[in-house]
Formats: sequence, C-alpha cells, structure tokens
Amino acid sequence: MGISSSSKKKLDTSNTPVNDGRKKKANHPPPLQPLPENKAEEAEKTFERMAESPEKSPNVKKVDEGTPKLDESAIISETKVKVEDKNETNEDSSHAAAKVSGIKMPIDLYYLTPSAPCRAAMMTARIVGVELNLKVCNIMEGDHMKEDYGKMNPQRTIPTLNDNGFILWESRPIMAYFVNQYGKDDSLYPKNPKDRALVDQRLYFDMGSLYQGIVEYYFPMIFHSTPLNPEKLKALEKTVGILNTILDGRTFSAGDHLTIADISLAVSVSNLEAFEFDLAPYPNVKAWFLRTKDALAPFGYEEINQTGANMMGSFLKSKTG
Ligand SMILES: N[C@@H](CCC(=O)N[C@@H](CS)C(=O)NCC(=O)O)C(=O)O
Repeated sequence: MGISSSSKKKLDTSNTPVNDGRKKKANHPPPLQPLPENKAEEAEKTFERMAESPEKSPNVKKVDEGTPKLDESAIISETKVKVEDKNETNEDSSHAAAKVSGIKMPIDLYYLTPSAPCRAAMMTARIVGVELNLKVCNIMEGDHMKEDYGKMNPQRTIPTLNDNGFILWESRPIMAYFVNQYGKDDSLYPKNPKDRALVDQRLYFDMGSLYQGIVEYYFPMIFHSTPLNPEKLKALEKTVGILNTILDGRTFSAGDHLTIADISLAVSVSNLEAFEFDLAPYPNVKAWFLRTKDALAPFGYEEINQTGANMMGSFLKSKTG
C-alpha cells in the first residue's frame, strides 16, 4: 500500500513535474556511471525551470503525442496525461507495428511524482540507463480505476510497467527487472545466490516493515486527517532501529556497494526525512542515507526522488500545520 486513492480529499499534485529524462538507451552505461557533467547541469537547469513553470520545460512530454487516435481527454493539462480507456488499443497496435518493423518502442511507466514506489523504480531506471515513457496515472483523480488500467494491472497500483507488452507492477520486481533485463552488469542486483538473498531480504524488509510502518503511521493523517497514532510511531521507531542494526559495519545495506535494496530503502527514508522523523538516534541510518544520496546524486536524485519526497512532506504539513 502506498498513496491511497480511497481518500476523497484531493492532494494538490498540480506542480507534479513530468520528466522523461532517461536519455541513455542505445548503450546502457554501467551502474553508477554518473551523467556527463553537461547533462547533469542541463538536468538541474531544466528542473529549476520546471519548478518555476512546469509547462515550459522541454522535458515535459505529452505522452502519446503523435499517436493517431489520441483522445483529447487523455490530456488533463499541459503536464499531465490521464490513463485513457482507449489508449491501450492505440498503444497495442503501435507496439505491434513497431515489432513488425523492428523498431524498439520505449518502455511505459505509469506513475505519480509523490509516490515513493514510483520514485524507486524511476531512480533505478535512470541508473541502469533505461529510457522510460512516463505516463502520469493520477490515482488522486481515479485514473487507476479506469477499465483499461484494471485490465493491465488488476491490483490498480502504481508504478506499473509496460515493456512492449510485458506488464509488471510492484516497484521492487520492476527494479530487479530493469537490472536483469537491461543492466550492463549485475552489480545493482547480484546474481550470486547469497549476495542476491541479502538484497532480497532488505527489499522485503522495506516493503513489509519499513515502508509499511511509514504508511501505517503517517498516511491516515495525510489522506484521512486521522490523528497520528503513538503506537504506530513506536512500531516505526523499532523498525528504523532494526535498519540501524542491519547497517552496522556496512557501507551499503547488502554489502560494500550500492544495490536496488539501497535505492528502495533510501526512498523510504527520504519520506521519513520529509516527514521530519528524528533520525538522530539512528547514526548508522543517517550515515548510510548520506552515502546513498551521494551515490544517487549524479543520477538525478534531486529531480527524481527529492521532489516527490518534498511533496509528501508538504502534504503532511498541510494536515499537521
Ligand atoms: N508494494 C507496491 C505498492 C504500490 C502502491 O500501493 N502504490 C500506491 C501509490 S504510492 C497506489 O497505487 N495506490 C493506489 C490505491 O491504493 O488504490 C509497490 O511497491 O509498487
């Protein structure tokens, strides 16, 4: 469970920047190879422009632009695209045509900027060098309840991936898929069974305990204005304490180098940071989080993750004052 659609109270996502900026497709860069300096600067400038005026960004892409049968209702603003019932048909036929002609179509990812699982998937795609065709699925406006979205993902969650007809949801399997399918090597998701098992354990810990704890403590307030429950805070503190222990003596969560476990966990911890959760009692978490942010910075951490985390922080502030 992540951002819930069940709340009728709408959160303002109008400043949601849409960025299609995973530009390195032809030859995937090795994991952890930073963007060239000029690209990083360019991305930073673009982000500044988007913050000022999202619709002016060259990176703002009307997804499906040029698709012959695009229904106008698919576009909910200059910067957002709804999941439109008829689109899947159009996409299917264009994907099929592309397969016949041998042209590789881009990979669609349905997402919303503040969604933590979406941010983790997008961060991984950027590092691996996978170019994504980002499609806003505004769960706050019920885009995920549309018929075709349900046909694609009966669980109706974001992120959802459509890689030329291969549909996958759940952020962590999506992250693993990016590395397995497109990674130049296995460093982000090691093939060695024991190394991989440690990464998997951290991923499951994040999904079942850490991120779940964040959801259970903060989300009732954010989405339903329900008072924060001190028992849930205690449980969350205990879980962050476990992460602190896991990280004891380790550079990264599953070993000496960055893996998708660090990306998933860091996105969760970035929500904690945005919610002003006190990390002071957890020195290993603090040190690892700084290290991980440093490692992710050259791949657009600010643009891909921090923006969404800040939005989540603002949502909470708007409720707690
Ligand atoms: N474990 C899933 C969680 C996905 C999830 O719950 N996403 C939220 C947005 S952050 C969502 O789609 N909510 C729609 C709903 O609850 O109806 C993942 O990591 O992908």
